[in-house]
Amino acid sequence: MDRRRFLGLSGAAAVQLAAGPGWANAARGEAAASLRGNQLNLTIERLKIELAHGVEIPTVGYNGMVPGPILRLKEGVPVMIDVENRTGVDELVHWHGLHIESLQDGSMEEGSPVLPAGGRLQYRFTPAPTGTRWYHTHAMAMEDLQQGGYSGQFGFLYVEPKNEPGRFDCEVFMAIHHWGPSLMEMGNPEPDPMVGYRYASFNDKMLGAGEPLRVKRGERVMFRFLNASGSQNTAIALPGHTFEVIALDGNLVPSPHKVKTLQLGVAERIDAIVEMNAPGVWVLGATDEQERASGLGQVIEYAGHKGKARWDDPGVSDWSYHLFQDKPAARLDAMQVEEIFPMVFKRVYLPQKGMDVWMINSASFPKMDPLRVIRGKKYRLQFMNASREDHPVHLHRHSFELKSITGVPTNGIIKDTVVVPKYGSVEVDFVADNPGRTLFHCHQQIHMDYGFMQLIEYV
Ligand SMILES: [Cu+2]
Repeated sequence: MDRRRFLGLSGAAAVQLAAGPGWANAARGEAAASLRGNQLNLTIERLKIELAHGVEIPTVGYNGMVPGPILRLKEGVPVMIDVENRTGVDELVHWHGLHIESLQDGSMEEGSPVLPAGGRLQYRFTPAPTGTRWYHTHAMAMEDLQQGGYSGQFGFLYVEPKNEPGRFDCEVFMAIHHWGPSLMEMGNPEPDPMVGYRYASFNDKMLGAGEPLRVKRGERVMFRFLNASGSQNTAIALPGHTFEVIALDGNLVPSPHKVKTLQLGVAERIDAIVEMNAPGVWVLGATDEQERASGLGQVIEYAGHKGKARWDDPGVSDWSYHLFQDKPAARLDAMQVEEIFPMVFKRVYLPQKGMDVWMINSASFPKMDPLRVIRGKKYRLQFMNASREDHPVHLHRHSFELKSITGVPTNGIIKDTVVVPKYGSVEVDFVADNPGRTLFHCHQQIHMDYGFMQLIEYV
């Protein structure tokens, strides 16, 4: 009865056709494109990907593909993941959005062991919560735009719920990434993430380079999007269609809502269903023209239609977290907030070093005290962005509830990453229910590498 299937897409990890208990795969790397079971193997290795004809990118990825294989895990069923590091650089694998132990979380700052160059390490954890999570390197990159979040070390981790929410016919995993050049190539000593990229892709293909996504009229396609960029927030649209957003960061939203534009800060995920009811050939792509021209797009082709893919400007973005909140918004919370932690984000130029660093309340990681929490209590983080950039900030090992966005209250939206707009504020509440060191940081690689992090410790 379940006629869900994966649609063929350019990225090796996403190219899976036809459902059923044994997934029949349809492209290279297919055998490993999706991993299931309670013992899985990952290999970190150097590889080259072809983003488009003549555009080869040397990078580092998992199991010879970018994105890495989709890890399909079951909620509450323990898993062992053996990782071999075949590169010459120490690595860490972080399981983003999972509520697991500090030592398994893949963050040096939390005390997780490093996966040494040429070595092996086994991660063990019990996956939760359900939904669209992901895994990626947590190594620093500093000035090397081939390393860390700039590399191809990212993949989906989907924690299967007992009952799949949402009615859909097929499922597509699409990870956004931006690529090169290196800082040396740029000849620019001061890295600016907005100008540093030459190419952009969904999975491992630039717009027009891979196979179109073939759909039929009337089909409901579940898109699972991830912004796996090293540092660039983005917005995407599919002209002629709307996205019905059902989950943010893998968590079902209280009020699913249809929008024309999806905005994804670095590390954010959006699960959205598109009803295919506008036959033709379309570009699903970045709303920013330059970003689309650099490759961030995917052709959607209806059965029986051929020709040039069409793009229409969607106009002003209709995206807002508020759209998906609980209604009415003034819901009473059962649990009192124990303490509010104000956190002011600021960029500071250090003349003696000739560079910028990032500060939270006038301190830069690691030269700062951790926030201290008590198990079982609820805390509010009050983010105030005193800089002219949007910051996608992420809390490890816990989820939080959005409580206000730039002064406007909200309820019921659960996330692990949130974009704090420039000169704006966001408040989130989390329950300290997972003892152990916990990292909070901006997910823009260049910001976290230069001080935009803080630890939370249980007393
Ligand atoms: Cu930032």
